[in-house]
Amino acid sequence: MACIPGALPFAFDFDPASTALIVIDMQRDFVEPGGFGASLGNDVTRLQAIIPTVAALIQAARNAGLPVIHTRECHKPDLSDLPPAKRDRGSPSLRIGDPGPMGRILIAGEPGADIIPELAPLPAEIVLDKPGKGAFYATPLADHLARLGVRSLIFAGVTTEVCVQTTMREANDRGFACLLAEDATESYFPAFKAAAVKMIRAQGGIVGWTAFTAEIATALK
Ligand code: C5J
Repeated sequence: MACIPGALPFAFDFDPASTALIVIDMQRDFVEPGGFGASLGNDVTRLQAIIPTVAALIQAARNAGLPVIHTRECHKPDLSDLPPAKRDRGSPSLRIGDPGPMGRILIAGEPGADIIPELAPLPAEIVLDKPGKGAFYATPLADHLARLGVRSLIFAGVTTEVCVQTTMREANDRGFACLLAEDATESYFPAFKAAAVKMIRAQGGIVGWTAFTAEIATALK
């Protein structure tokens, strides 16, 4: 067993042998200047700033033999997995499936949907394309975790209040103990990140725990 004594709202006990790291949507279209996120007027420098921390967390997980699972928010080229209620949101001039600065926006196989090269998955690692905000919806994530015997999940990635928090809530409902690496996640909106982090660990950890990457890496050594 391992323990992160400084985790909030209280110490996080976990067995590294049944723990996986999930890295949410560190994709070019969300993170890179010139991508979809930036073209909507978002400040991507906030997201870029966490890249070294996410890389350090991934390395710590790999060194400890944890499965590392990467997700990408994207849709099929024929948009058959994109409900109108999702397609019709956002900027009317730049929607999912439209031609964007890095290929069709959030479409599988387009350059913008790729994971940023700094955090490239290893060939043996699981990469899941997800059409929703949560990584359990319409993906084989639950099957992979059952097959791997995973009970605890560590989370990193973007954005904190949307795809990261949604996936943590899905995981919490499925009985996983969920830990958010607070400095390995980010939002375009600092107030949203701060609120999401508080919400996750409120009421005695209603969604899960939070801790910093250095604490997680120490516990994994
Ligand atoms: C993610 C989004 N990945 N904010 N997507 O959080 O639309």
